[in-house]
Amino acid sequence: MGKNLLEKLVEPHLISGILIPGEEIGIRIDQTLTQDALGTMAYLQFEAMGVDRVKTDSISYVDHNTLQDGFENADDHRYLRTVADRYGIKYSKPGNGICHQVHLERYSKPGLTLIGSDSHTPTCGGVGMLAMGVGGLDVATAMAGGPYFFRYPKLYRIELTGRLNEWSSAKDVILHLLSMLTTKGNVGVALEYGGPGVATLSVHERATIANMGTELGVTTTIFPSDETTREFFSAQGRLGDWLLLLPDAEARYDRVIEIDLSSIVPMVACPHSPDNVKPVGELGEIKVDQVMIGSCTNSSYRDLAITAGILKGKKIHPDISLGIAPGSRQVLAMITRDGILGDLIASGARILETACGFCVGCGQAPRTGSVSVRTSNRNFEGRSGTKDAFVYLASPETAAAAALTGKLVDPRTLGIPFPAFKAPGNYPKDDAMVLLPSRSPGVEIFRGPNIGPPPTNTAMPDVLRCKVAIKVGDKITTDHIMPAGSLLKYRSNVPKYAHFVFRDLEPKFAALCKANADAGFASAIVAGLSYGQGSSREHAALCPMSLGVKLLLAKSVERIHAANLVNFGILMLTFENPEDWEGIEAGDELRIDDVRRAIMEKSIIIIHQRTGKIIRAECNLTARQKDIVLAGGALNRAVPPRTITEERLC
Ligand code: MIC
Ligand code: SF4
Repeated sequence: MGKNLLEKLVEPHLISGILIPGEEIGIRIDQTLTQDALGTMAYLQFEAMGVDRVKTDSISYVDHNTLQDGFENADDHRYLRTVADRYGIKYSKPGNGICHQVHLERYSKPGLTLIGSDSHTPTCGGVGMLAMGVGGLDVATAMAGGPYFFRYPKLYRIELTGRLNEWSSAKDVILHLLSMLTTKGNVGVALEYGGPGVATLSVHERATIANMGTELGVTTTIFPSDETTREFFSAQGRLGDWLLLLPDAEARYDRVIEIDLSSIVPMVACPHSPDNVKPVGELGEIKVDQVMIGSCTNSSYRDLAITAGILKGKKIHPDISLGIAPGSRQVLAMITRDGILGDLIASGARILETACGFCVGCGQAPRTGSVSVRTSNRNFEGRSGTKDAFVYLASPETAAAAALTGKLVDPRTLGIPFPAFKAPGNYPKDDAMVLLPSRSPGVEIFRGPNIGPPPTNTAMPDVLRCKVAIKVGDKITTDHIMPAGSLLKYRSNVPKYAHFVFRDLEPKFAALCKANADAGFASAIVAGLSYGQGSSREHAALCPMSLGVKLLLAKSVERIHAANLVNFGILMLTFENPEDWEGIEAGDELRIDDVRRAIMEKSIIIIHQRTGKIIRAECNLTARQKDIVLAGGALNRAVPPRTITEERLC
């Protein structure tokens, strides 16, 4: 039997386990990436491990929060710079671009493994890497030389045939797939793209598709590394990094989904979920106020060149605010060189910094009750920074059409020729904004007053007594649990950030947890399906843990968040009978007797309600994860004496 791409990538890196879907495996990690919003915590955890130098090829990007509205961001950047210098990590300065775009351009390598403390790390799957988004503690462990553990996924082959029509693009392909598979129910699945249609897609288009595999909730997305990939590496001056990587004939897949590219029409994801997808032409008249083009999904040279081709020689609609954030300094240099920037400015666009910015609610919040069309990947309620805004996700083509007409329209109705575009044969190569580390042990690590060590948990007691601090429904995202935007600057200050857990769903959450702790109870969260969708932000586990949460009881939990809960010692159980969710309310008491033994020995754990009712819950942890949960988190288990001064933070 031939091998699929997943097997070809995993086998040479396998350290433990067997390649059977659902089984936990450990793999060797070649590269790690972090971004500023999660990087500080990852490096604080790495420091706490007492290792002298990173064991992986590692890079620290500063791209998420570059607003610097106060000292906190700038202090974080300085910490990241000095810790990178000290431990042997490359440092990509603010302004160099969004981690996934820069990594694809300058550091990706087919055949290698990459984990990143950002959920869109699979973007580099567009060139045949095994790239996965994980929590910061998992990145820290890999940097310290440890394996990365995950459950070997089922593999779906997405068989692409045909060719995209003009005005339809990669974003429409992944929105189409989201409409089929939705954002829930894909935990434990990976996607491999193949078929004759792959050759018709450029590397940047493949990266757009791989990027938004994250919204499906899959473990990773992999494209083959072929002749198109070779041309991309050659144009980047990195032919030596290229490797041919194709699946064997007769390779095995758990499911095959066929997509005829020629049948794809321009799509949008309507508020407030990336899977609420409709063909844009079927929406009826929707007036648009703001258009934002950029983010790690759609900010490549190709995307901005097509946008400029549509806007060239015209003015945007007077009621529209159009913001454009190029994905990297390389993209910015190219659009400047080729006159594209001039065309965008002349049309009335506002040129934004090469950073995540608007995508994560850092600036460009739309006005009250308005409609914003964005080329980014998430449109969760409130993520834009405006709670009652309506965000539609679209391709650059559809976004440009909205900017011109002031409405959500099918770009084919513009009645203009589709802009000519040819993939560049030569990209400018200037890596001056990536600073190489000195690796000197003498480097002094800068820690501003907002930066403090990650809190640790206590070991699991023998009897777990909890009070339910919140009960939530289905599809609760990490943006609901731990909002970002203007709060990003508190990512390095867990005691402060923890005040905002569930800010918009239960503003009293932190106070309730404290009251529970004062009364001798741990706190519990009760949730519906697909809890923890979205970001890899470990703060969505770390901050609740710091408030005394010890139990999550849900109908189902998403992959990265589940791993983060384990890493911070929160017991994660799922209802055996999902209807039992109905019978629990906020404030209820839950008790698990002899919980340590139950975790180790039982797959069904009995939870006693105060009313005398019993709930049966599944404990689907691996032996390694059970050890971690009993210890109260991974840092308690494997860490030598702490090297960071414990300080009281405000
Ligand atoms: C996001 O898109 O939500 C983020 C911000 O990039 C997150 C990371 C974070 O919360 O810092 C992600 O996707 O992992
Ligand atoms: Fe940045 Fe947005 Fe991409 Fe997250 S999704 S990495 S915030 S651009």
